Amino acid sequence: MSTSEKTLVLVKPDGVARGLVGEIIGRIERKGYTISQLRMLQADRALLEQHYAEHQGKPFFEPLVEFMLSGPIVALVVEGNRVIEGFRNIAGTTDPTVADPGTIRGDLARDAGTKVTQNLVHGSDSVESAAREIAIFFGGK
Ligand code: IDP
Ligand code: MG
Repeated sequence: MSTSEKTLVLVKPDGVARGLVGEIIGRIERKGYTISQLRMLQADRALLEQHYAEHQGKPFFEPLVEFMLSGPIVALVVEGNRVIEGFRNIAGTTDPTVADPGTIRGDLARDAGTKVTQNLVHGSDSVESAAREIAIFFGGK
């Protein structure tokens, strides 16, 4: 039985601004996953409100949208067996202060003292989220 999956990864504006796109993509490639689609874009509010719909109404929602609008991002479709879980493991937990060393967030991010946690990357959290998010960023292809 194949467990090959696709996940949506975003390098957030802090990752692009800090010149960490190559480092982050390198970690995904060295882990052995396949990058099947990639684009750099400036997101707009409508796209972000769709992408982060589950967080509407939370106190960090507006700061999150503003942060994600603050500069270009890189969107990738990454493929491999159990890649959804695997990428979230190499990304590390949401709060970079406590993310494990060896993870993207644990090694490369820290508390920036902002209303929204700046943590370099997004990764889909389920098969359903991945399909929904890939459709938002890549038109369902
Ligand atoms: P995830 O990115 O680790 O899946 P989510 O809970 O889906 O985390 O939250 C989306 C993003 O919103 C996080 O990556 C982070 O940037 C921000 N965020 C989440 N929870 C908080 C919070 O409690 N305070 C501030 N920002 C948060
Ligand atoms: Mg999430």
